[in-house]
Amino acid sequence: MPRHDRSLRDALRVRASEITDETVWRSRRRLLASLGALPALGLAGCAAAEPPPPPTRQSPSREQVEAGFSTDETLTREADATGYNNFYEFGTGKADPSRAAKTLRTSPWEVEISGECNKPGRVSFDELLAGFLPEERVYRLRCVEGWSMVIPWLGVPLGQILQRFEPTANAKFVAFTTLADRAQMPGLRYRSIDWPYREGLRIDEAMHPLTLLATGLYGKALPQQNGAPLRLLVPWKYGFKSIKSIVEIRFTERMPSTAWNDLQPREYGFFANVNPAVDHPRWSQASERRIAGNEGRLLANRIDTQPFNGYGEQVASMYAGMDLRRWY
Ligand SMILES: Nc1nc2c(c(=O)[nH]1)N[C@H]1C(S)=C(S)[C@@H](COP(=O)(O)O)O[C@H]1N2
Ligand SMILES: [Mo]
Repeated sequence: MPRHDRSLRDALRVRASEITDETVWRSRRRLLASLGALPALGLAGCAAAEPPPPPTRQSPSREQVEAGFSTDETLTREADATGYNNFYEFGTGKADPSRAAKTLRTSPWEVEISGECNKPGRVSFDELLAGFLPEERVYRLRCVEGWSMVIPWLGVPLGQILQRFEPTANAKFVAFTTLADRAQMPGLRYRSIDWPYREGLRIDEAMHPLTLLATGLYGKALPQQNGAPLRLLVPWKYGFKSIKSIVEIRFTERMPSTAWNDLQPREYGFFANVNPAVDHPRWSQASERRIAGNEGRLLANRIDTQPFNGYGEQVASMYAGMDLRRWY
């Protein structure tokens, strides 16, 4: 990146570190949008740009993939996994979801599948999962805020479910939306993000065998605070990509907008692959606090963060040739 661009980026980072209130975020978004309209600047990750298409890649072997399905690292205690959560629809505090999400009605539950596919439709939770037996996957979950957990999830590979709707050749991305119901979700009163919570994946990421549509944890159905009845788990990406309580899945040709990227595009990119070499503009991502075992939250160990959250062997080939500083 040319030097003048770097100083521009640094200037924007300083701004970001000073910004707390929403009106300033919004004016900053306009500033960034105007910068994005000048392609000659080559500003990293500007909101208007589409990422390069995925490379034609050598798929990892079955053994390589399966090595990602479990880990012998110490598990997070169930009480921490279900009591220290991010689910802004129920408030921004870590204890808010476990207290407030009891009002989320998870049955009946329907999911609308639409967009670039031959068999769109509105299906119930049972229809969506018919014929699948949830499998257990012990995944690391690394929050962009700098903490991580190791949790035994139950779920079905998302790709197998998506195939049933027959995505067309135009389906380059998949967009996901969380329920947004003010009657059930007290956090929607606050404009902390632009509701509904939205996330997205490139189609190859959505189809990757590690990407899980989770229905449970610790051998039980998902508690509301963890995203019942259905949430995504994309273990090589920062936790915010793992969208909870999904009501819509849409196949798209263009990169979909996502809630965190809309709010602060400099801080939360579309890809959000865990990367210790690319810091968040306001803090380092080189290490993380591992909330696990008897240490719990207070004495959590600080450990080094791994590229792709330790799943590089399984997923790095999807990003071959891509500048991971630009496409953060
Ligand atoms: N709908 C929705 N999904 C969400 C969030 C949220 O606020 N709303 N938070 C995300 C973030 S930042 C993280 S780290 C994970 C946390 O998942 P957990 O609470 O099950 O550990 O959920 C993600 N999914
Ligand atoms: Mo997070």
